Amino acid sequence: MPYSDKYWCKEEVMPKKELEELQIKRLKWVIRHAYEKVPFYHKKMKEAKVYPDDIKKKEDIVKIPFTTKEDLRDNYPFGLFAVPKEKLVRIHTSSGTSGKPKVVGYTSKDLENWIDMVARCLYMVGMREKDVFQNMVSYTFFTGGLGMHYGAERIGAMVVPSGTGNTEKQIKYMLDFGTTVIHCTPSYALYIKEVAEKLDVLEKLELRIGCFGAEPWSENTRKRLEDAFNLKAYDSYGLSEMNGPGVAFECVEQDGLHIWLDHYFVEIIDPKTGEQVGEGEKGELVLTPLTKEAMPLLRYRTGDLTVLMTDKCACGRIHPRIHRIFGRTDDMIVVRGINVFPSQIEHVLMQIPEAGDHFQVVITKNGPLDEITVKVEVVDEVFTGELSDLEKLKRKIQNELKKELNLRTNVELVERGSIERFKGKAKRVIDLRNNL
Ligand code: DLL
Repeated sequence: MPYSDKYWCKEEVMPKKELEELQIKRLKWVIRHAYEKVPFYHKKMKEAKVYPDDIKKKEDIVKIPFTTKEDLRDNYPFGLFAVPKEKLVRIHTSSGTSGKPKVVGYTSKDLENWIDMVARCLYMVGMREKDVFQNMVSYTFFTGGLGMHYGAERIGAMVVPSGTGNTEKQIKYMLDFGTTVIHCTPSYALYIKEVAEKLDVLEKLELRIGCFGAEPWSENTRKRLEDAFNLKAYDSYGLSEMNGPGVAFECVEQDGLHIWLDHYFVEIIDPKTGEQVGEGEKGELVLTPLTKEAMPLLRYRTGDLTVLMTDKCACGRIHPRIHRIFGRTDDMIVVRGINVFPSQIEHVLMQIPEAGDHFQVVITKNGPLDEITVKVEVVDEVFTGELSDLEKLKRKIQNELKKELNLRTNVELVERGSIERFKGKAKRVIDLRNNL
């Protein structure tokens, strides 16, 4: 039940000292829980000669070894669980890019906590009982479907569980049911926008709030979505290993995502050295969930790159924010020795009015040299000659990319509809270097 008109629960605004005490109490609990109940952690901590009693203050956490995605895969399916199988009430999986999926599990208390966290996020951006929430992500193993569904129900909103696919129908549901809040990946939102434009119904939609997440997106994409749908677009971050969505979410200030310290212990490390970085420095997000019974991961390396923002937020919440994710350590493409994130390319393209909403990056080899080609869909007027000539536009995009990436790219302009659309997470990079 909402704590006040503005906040879902008292933990959002509790005194800082109280929150810190709660955090350390929970941190001690989760470390002991993992040590006592998960043989993997028992062994790992013994090897590192660190025991639950050694963790007295939050700085002591660095004594605990990291947990990696490989640890999850090596212990597939249930090796990292701290409770017997009969205590689990649900599992989800996250397939990632390679090999075995990561399996995550929940006790009924874990689900309760998760649902409350998602409700907290949705309430924070202004969703209320009167809203109609259309959930356009997969409802199967992906945590985005059921995770957001139950959170929205907890607020009392009416949920339209439309799942993925059939974009024209999705738009029809929005019109017929009076949808006011949508949830999907930002790349799918761009596709919906395109179809709605074609059907000429954008004006008829009653959307107020868009919750977009599960993949990196840029400030310029936000602008496009907000302008087209006439809504406020919020970034939603989470990962299956930490429950799913609901870990961090933007508030109405749209300046960083609040990360919930009563449920997660947050560190930012240098991905190369594993050392914690200084305040305000960019690094890899490392999370320790503080309340998870079924799968208490300690110092989990998310692979996601961000910055922790500790300055006070105008919304009044005491929880710090993370900068929108720049990309994943394993998403980074190294081209001719230069690090490139697809989100940088998106950022550049989305501010060029002639560029459409979809692009693809193809990496090949030309002799010993890496070649990077950015295929850009352009708005129809470019090909009908009503806008600038093609060569000039190509050079303009190349120059803008060069400024951002410090790298020469080939740019190919293609017609609208030439690049594959995605209903979940977009796959924008095709790296053919090892296939050639
Ligand atoms: O994507 C959970 C989720 C569902 C989040 C719906 C938000 C909305 P996984 O499939 O396990 O879980 O993928 C987690 O996706 O480590 C990030 O690399 C990426 N990711 C998630 N949210 C964002 C975001 C869900 N807002 C992985 N910005 C994470 C950038 C994101 N990347």
